Amino acid sequence: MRNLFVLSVVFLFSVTSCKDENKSNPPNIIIIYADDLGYGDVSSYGLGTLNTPNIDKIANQGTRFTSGYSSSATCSPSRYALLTGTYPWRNKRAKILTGANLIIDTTEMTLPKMLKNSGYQTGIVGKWHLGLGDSKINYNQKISPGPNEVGFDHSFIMPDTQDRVPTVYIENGKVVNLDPKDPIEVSFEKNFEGQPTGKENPELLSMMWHHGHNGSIVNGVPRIGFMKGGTLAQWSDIDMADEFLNQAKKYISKVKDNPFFLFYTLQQPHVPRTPHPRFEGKSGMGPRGDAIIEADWCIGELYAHLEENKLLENTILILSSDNGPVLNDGYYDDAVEKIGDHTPSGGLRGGKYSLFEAGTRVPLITYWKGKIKPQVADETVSQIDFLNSIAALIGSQTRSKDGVDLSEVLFKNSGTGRSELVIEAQTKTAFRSQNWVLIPPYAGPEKSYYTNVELGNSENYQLFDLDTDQAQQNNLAKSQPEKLNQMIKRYQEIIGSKE
Ligand code: NG6
Ligand code: CA
Repeated sequence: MRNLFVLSVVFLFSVTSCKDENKSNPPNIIIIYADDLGYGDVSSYGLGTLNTPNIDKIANQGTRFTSGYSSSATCSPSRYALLTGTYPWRNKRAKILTGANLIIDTTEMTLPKMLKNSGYQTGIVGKWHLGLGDSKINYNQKISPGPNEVGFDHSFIMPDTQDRVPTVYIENGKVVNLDPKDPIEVSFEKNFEGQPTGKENPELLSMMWHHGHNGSIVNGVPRIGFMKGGTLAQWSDIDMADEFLNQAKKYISKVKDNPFFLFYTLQQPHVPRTPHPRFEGKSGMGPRGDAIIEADWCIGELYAHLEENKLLENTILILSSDNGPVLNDGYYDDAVEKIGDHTPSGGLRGGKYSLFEAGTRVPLITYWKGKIKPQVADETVSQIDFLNSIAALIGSQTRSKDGVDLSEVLFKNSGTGRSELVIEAQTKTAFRSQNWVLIPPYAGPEKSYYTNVELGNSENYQLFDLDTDQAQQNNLAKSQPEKLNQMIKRYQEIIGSKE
């Protein structure tokens, strides 16, 4: 009995001191977030044929999750959920954005706000895609609200996507290199007189559009939407990866003496895929593969920067992707033709835009030198839990609406994952509970005509057992009526709590 008492005291003491250590000496947090990187695109997952040695190095020294999820099969909703810990289907505006206003309420709790309240400096470098401003955006003035109004002290962003105008960087609310004599005008309705477009001037293109993407031409690449002016401010597509990397390194060097959070949001391998020429041909799979090799190189450089600055011991790296992979997402860029034996979805069904697994099951890796032991974990974890888990780790009481505290499994090689998770794809939802996945009936094509991705739409309920059927080939809805009803009931209980 006495021994038990002593043991309990020792245990309590060690738990408390561990918590206190993270509170008194909080680790830096860096989330590296790729755009459209698939479950099979990272070589340490052992599923495809691409080589990503720098990501593998991190994965092999940290926890590599085999059931890590983004909250949505598209970008903006996933980013919304990651930053707010709230399911995107609760927010009607959390869908793919094009020139939209900010979809995070400035009074809402966010991951960077929570960290700021806990004494962190907070920065974002890379793709934003959560909207800007609260009325028609004027790019020639300070643009607000944006990242700086929802918790980031510093922001250097691409506003939406690389395929959308305006094709300029915005730093802390101001367009970088803007010449006031050459103001920027943007429209998603009609072209500005005299401006060439992808539709009317194919002779000016260095990359041909396949579907959509036939608006203004910038650097030979046709975009979504129309833009005029801002010539000096236009980004160089092939230098974007270097620009974001340098900005990320600069930010780290600036804030490194105090705890910091960096959201490093890569543009690769989203379209248009424009790797720097030094990566051209490196994958043998055309620009999509080369862009992933480029992203992998950037991650290696960032890691080296942390090492040089002796920051690795006290920095948690989290690496993931906002949604699953797609090959043809609107340009002729050889992604389909040169894919060879590579499987971006790693054998999962579907891809970007899909309710099937490949839409939201993505690479997810956590690394913390000397703290997280190398491990492959099969627990279900989701990006929606980052806010709560990081808060719990550093001793903050803040909790989000839909996240759970997975700090043990994400950062301590222990504990269990989520038992339930709702995933989203283009405003439709599906439900995972343990090894079971329920996809309710939805109208719409089974396959997207343009992207050739299986979307998960069906007249009937679909029920899959991932323990025996990772590829979701056997619909058990008819043969397992009890399980089906149990899943429907629970799914409706959760979805019914929509506000
Ligand atoms: C779609 C675009 C696609 C991509 C996507 C957003 C067309 C035809 N398709 O509307 O190319 O930009 O939006 O991708 O325009 S995401 O990863 O940011 O969600
Ligand atoms: Ca994306």
